[in-house]
Amino acid sequence: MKLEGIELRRIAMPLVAPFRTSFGTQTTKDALLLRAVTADGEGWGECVSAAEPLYSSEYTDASADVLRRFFVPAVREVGGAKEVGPALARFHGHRMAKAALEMAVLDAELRARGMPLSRELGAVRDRVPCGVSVGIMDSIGELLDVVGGYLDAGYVRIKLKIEPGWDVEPVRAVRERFGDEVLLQVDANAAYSLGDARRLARLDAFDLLLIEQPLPEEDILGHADLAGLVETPICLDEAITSAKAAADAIRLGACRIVNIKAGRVGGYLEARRIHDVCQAHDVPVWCGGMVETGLGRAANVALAALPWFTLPGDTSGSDRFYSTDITEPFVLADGHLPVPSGPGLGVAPIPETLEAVTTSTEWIGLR
Ligand code: SMG
Ligand code: MG
Repeated sequence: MKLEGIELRRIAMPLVAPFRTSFGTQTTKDALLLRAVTADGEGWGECVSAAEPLYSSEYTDASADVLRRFFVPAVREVGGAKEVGPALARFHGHRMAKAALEMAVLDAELRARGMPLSRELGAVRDRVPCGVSVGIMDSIGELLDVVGGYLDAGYVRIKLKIEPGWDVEPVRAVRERFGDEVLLQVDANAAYSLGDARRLARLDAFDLLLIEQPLPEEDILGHADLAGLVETPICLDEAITSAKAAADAIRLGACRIVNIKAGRVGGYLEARRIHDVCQAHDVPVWCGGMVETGLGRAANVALAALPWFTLPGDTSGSDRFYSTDITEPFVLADGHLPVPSGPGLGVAPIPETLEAVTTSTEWIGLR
């Protein structure tokens, strides 16, 4: 495989409803897509960084900048996706940008080989059970309506975003309305401190699957301490930036469950290594989401089909966020999404739809 160049494409897509988390409210998706062009065809990557550095230190303008200045020139000679990570290893951070570049090269390579991403990664399922992430609402009544709608749509697991002041009461209300059978978990996006341990322990009464990332990204030992103060399993998201970080967090007792997001860890190949590390330690994993378009969603569904993804992921249908996706939409059937079976991602942007949401394009030639 020889890369001829990479196209960077910025798109803007309205969300069907504002998505509020402990760090902010998102109303549009400002995404960066990569198109890898090779002599044997092309491949697509999606960068999951957001417009502002609120979830993590990365943000879209910075991702585009580091790609054009450093990462794309550095992969000029790579012969395949496995070489992308090593070629970028000397550059610190910017894992979402690295992941997007690897994804584009991987898609191009697999399409040329006629190999589906799911099979390349080691998937064992042809459909995956789906959970949905529910934002912070203005009122409990509104939350119950939204959760009821998702349960009616077939979602098999509900994740509630929480923050101080929006935690015990919404969880209690959802349990009371929808019963103890609903698989339920919460995600704090680092909004708490260890001093909140007693408050978080009040969530133990509601039989949650997990509490996701209650403390700041760097606070591994804090999570280990917290694990001794609450009964609900701690799951890490932001803190798990690599397979090494996962192994360390597990050894330190900072988490009993891991959320795997390829963008956060530098790519789908590192994501698979985290899957393997967690399986070796008997730590369940599930696939996170970053409000992806159909491109990233396709890759996430392929990843979630690996054997050790034993908990439902944030792999919701396209209509959770978008009225019109840039690919054929992912549609929930009986609470599941089908794993694409075509070569590479198995999906590609619909040209007119993509054009309609594109705000800029830039070609970085390598020959
Ligand atoms: O794609 O379904 C999705 C979003 C899932 O809650 C979700 N993601 O911390 O897990 C998380 C958040 C990060 C993105 S919030 C804008
Ligand atoms: Mg999270």
